Amino acid sequence: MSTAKALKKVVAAVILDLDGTLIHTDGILGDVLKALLLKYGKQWDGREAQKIVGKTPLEEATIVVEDYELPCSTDEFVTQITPLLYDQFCNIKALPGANRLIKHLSDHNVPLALASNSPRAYVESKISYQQGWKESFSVIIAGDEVRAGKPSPDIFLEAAKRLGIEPSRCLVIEDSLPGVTGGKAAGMEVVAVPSIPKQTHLYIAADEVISSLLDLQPELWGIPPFDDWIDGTLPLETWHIGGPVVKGFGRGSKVLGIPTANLSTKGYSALLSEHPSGVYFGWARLSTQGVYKMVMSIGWNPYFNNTEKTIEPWLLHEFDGDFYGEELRLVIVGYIRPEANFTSLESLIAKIHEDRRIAERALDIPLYLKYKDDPYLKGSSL
Ligand code: ADP
Ligand code: RBF
Ligand code: MG
Repeated sequence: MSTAKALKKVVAAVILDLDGTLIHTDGILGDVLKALLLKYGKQWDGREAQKIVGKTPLEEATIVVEDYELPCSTDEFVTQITPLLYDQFCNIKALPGANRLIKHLSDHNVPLALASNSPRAYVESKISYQQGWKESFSVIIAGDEVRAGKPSPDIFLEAAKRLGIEPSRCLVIEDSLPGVTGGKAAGMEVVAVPSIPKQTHLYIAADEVISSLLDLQPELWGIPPFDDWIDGTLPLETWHIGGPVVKGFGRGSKVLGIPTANLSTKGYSALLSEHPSGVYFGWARLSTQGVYKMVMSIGWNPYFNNTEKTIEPWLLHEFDGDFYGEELRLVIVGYIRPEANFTSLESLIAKIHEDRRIAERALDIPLYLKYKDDPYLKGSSL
């Protein structure tokens, strides 16, 4: 990113949280809870997500059993849910930026610990599906290996002890509030990466709040910077999304002079929840018209305070008219910046035009240009 920030503090080690920080556990947890609650004739509505993030499994079970007034004990609930969870651990995805961060820290020999509220056996199982992770952590410490889980500082203090590094020289990276609280109570520096939307204001205790691991600047903590940014863009493992163009608020062209061809959010809520808010770019194919450069935002558009996470692709081409109902396919190849709020419409518009220039230029680089031929954009049966 262009804005150079001042060094915050030099740290000697990094302690990472697992669920919600490195892996997208919420995806499977929601599915498992939904299936289990159905057996009790209850409907999981996702509202507990806020309450259970960062909690130990026993605490999670207590909350669910109470909230849904289940006719079973917390222990019985844990016994029932445990095998269902194990079955799904292989389906948990690494969050964007997690592999990149772990590789960067181990390449630079930064002592690295994993500190999770989850029990040891869960942690071992979960990370066994993530290639190269186990070997990268010199310390792994789980919730059942300390007296009290987060928000107690115990787990972080124990991690520092085993790393042989003073707590004050450790940097904790955490998505949850209990984790941030625990890290600060341990006297450590804490970067929060909230996994639950629109809650950043609750993270005042953190030393820095970022919107995803893609935005971490290790150099602020005396760690070598990432060197994979290219002309203001970060190459990503590509991903695809597509569907018919639907009507939105009509705000893009009317208010901003920037039309965005919205896709229906139905059917891709999982994809949206695993990709952080922010500005991305890539290639777009309109079934009848061709392939175009594209820059888009994913998120809640804080400037307009939307209640739904949407995907807003701006095709970098002048069209004669609307193309509602047409099939649109996107290949996302890179990342530009986190979603931001702006004090004026003019500054939002100026920023989006800057994003456009960055994307337009980058997409001519062979690294990104090659995806114009991605098979997903071909084929006639759109
Ligand atoms: P909505 O809120 O319905 O998405 P917008 O004002 O954002 O309305 O306009 C988006 C619509 O404009 C698209 O659905 C598409 O039909 C049309 N459109 C025309 N040119 C473009 C473009 N270059 N990129 C995206 N959409 C475009
Ligand atoms: N909205 C925001 O509130 N903050 C942003 O940082 C932001 N960045 C955007 C970047 C691009 C490339 C595009 C196309 C849109 C962006 N918008 C952002 C979303 C814009 O507010 C949205 O397209 C309108 O709300 C239209 O519905
Ligand atoms: Mg739009």
